[in-house]
Amino acid sequence: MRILSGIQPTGEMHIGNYLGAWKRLVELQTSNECFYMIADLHALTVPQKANELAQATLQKAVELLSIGIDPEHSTLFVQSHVSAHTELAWILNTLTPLGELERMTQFKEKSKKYRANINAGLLDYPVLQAADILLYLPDGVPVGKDQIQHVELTRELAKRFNATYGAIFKEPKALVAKEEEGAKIMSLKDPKKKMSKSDPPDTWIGIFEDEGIIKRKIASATTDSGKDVAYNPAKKPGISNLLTIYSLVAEQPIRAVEKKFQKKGYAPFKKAVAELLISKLRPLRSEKKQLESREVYLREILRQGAKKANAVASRTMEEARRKVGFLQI
Ligand code: ATP
Ligand code: LTN
Repeated sequence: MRILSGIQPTGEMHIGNYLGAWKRLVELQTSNECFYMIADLHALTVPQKANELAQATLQKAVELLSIGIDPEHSTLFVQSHVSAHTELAWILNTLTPLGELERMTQFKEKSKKYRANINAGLLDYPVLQAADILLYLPDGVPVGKDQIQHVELTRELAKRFNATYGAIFKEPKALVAKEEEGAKIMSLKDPKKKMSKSDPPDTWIGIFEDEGIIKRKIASATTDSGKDVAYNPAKKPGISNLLTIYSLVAEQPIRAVEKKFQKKGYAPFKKAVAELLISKLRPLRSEKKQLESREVYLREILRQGAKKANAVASRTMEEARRKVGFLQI
């Protein structure tokens, strides 16, 4: 299969992003053709500092390589290095009813959060995402649950373009993990809400975070009344979230983890979750440290990635231009 996914450059990658999406992307590399993109154009929809964006983009590349994205297997590139994304987004805009964009959950949430900056980009965000995806004609788009709506719009736009101008685009499937497999890792402080890097730091765990901080954050994570370590997201959202995290990191079924800690009580369970996370994340942290000093190598990987991505995207774009009926010279 051909696979495409994207991540915004801003903010530290947390275990929600990692367990919900990126760990699988690493696994998918071995038997698929993968395009992984750093979505810097999308980042502009909320306020950014121009002098920090490039560094954040480079830093995100470091993070992706540290978790195991392998440039020998996958095409790792930066969205703004492939101009076809914005060009196709414009064409798709003209096929997108405004009402469909206004209904998007992410738009509603972000426009509440950034009341002083509800820009057109925030509304148009999913159309650019559709362009990101469709240009590469992928079969699957692995994302977290919160992005399903955007992939559905992508399918809709592919259908609409194909019906209006002639078939070019594939309708890709959203590849989403099951709930207990990490589709939605919850906030440590409010386990009814998804873990999000834009919330205060004590609600999430960065995957490269200091070991002491990981211990402290897990120890102070909200748990539920009672003392049984049991999986029940409705009644015990806090403990269920920690069970999910343990199960994914240890690669053991939730039931097995539940059994292991059944009679042990919350405190020893939390301690075990912290220790497991620390030992599994340690090698990623040391990989990151090494890569941070190799800027020339990083830029070369992104240069090669842009070249490969451009080759595929410009071919699709050329075909789209022809179908739309633009003058050829
Ligand atoms: P956040 O909400 O944490 O600010 P985001 O969703 O805006 O992050 P990205 O960093 O671009 O943005 O997300 C990368 C991937 O991680 C996406 O596929 C997204 O669906 C997934 N993801 C984000 N948060 C979670 C979570 N709590 N649980 C599972 N998957 C998640
Ligand atoms: N919107 C996504 C990031 C993203 C993406 C994409 C994901 C941008 N373009 C294309 C999959 C495919 C997010 O906020 N997580």
